[in-house]
Amino acid sequence: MDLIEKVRNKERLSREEGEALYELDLYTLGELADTIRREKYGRKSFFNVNRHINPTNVCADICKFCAYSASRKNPNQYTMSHEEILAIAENSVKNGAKEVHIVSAHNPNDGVEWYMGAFRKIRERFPDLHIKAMTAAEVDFLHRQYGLSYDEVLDMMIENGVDSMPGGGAEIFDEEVREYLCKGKVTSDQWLEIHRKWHERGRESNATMLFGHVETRAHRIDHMLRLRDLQDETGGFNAFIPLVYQRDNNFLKVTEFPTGQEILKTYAISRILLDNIPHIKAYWATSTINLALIAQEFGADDLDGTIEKEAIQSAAGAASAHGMPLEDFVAMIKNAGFIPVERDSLYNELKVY
Ligand code: V47
Repeated sequence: MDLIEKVRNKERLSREEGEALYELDLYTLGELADTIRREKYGRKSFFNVNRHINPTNVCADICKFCAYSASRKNPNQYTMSHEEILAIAENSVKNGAKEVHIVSAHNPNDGVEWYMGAFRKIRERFPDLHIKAMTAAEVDFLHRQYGLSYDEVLDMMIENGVDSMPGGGAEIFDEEVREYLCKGKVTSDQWLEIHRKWHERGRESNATMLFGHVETRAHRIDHMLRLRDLQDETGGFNAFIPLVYQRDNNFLKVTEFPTGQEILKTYAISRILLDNIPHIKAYWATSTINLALIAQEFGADDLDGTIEKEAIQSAAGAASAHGMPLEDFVAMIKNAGFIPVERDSLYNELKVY
């Protein structure tokens, strides 16, 4: 059967068909992805009022794409105290944040309690604030550094108040590319195993894909299909987030960067291929806000949030160092012809603007 017809009939696509989607022209892909998106959400565009907190940049691992961790290119080490982290959370709650998204580097100096104590103290002080924290890469780091099993780390996260897991650390699952990008960090199978275990605890998470560096289109399709397989088993992923690679201040030598067309195709293909993951997030910090708004026509239905501050991707050139005021965010979504819907971290609707 013709590939386009198969997509229209909502039939599941194979690896070869996924790869063939990239050969379709942008308008056809956009129309196919937008049809799926409209059937699910109409013109609604989801976002949340959130705050990203990155409590330390001291890292035991080396990822070539990372400009955030302290290194010879970025000699300014920092590690926040629990009081500093709490003060940030407090200020964000005052500003209306419903979620703190906490991602750290892999700091070997301060122990498990430095990680867990921060969550516990936030939970005690702000019982209603959603704590999205600990990428699978951090879970794996605590396992390697302190001899804890994945089960033990995940149970500790729950005991200390973590609600959901972010999708970071997935990068690209292809083993050869991964070895080149971030040898020694959580492997692809381990990343998936950690999320499986988290989902088995009745918890939800997201999944990212870092693209636009040295990977091929086939690697992206492979990445999406590994996520689709796990989602068939657990159903625990809320959102898929294609992160556009940012090139500044890191150790990865890339000469060809993806065009806006290639980025939009990737959003559209993820919407088509990931028939079992509810939300496709155009994370505006790495795509730029204007492309994220256009991505709403290409299958994406979520823009992450107001962010307030962010250190990982902004270190590499993303526009997320200072977040985005809520009024601007809402106005831009409206002006783009969509209905801004503030959601909580698990996609319950809080306010339609
Ligand atoms: O895992 C690091 C990425 C991620 C670069 O779950 C880079 O809702 C681009 O995962 N260029 C952390 N990306 C951020 C993340 C995330 C962001 C927004 C929402 C969610 C969610 C998760 O940042 C890392 C890594 O893949 N990253 N360096 C770079 N140069």
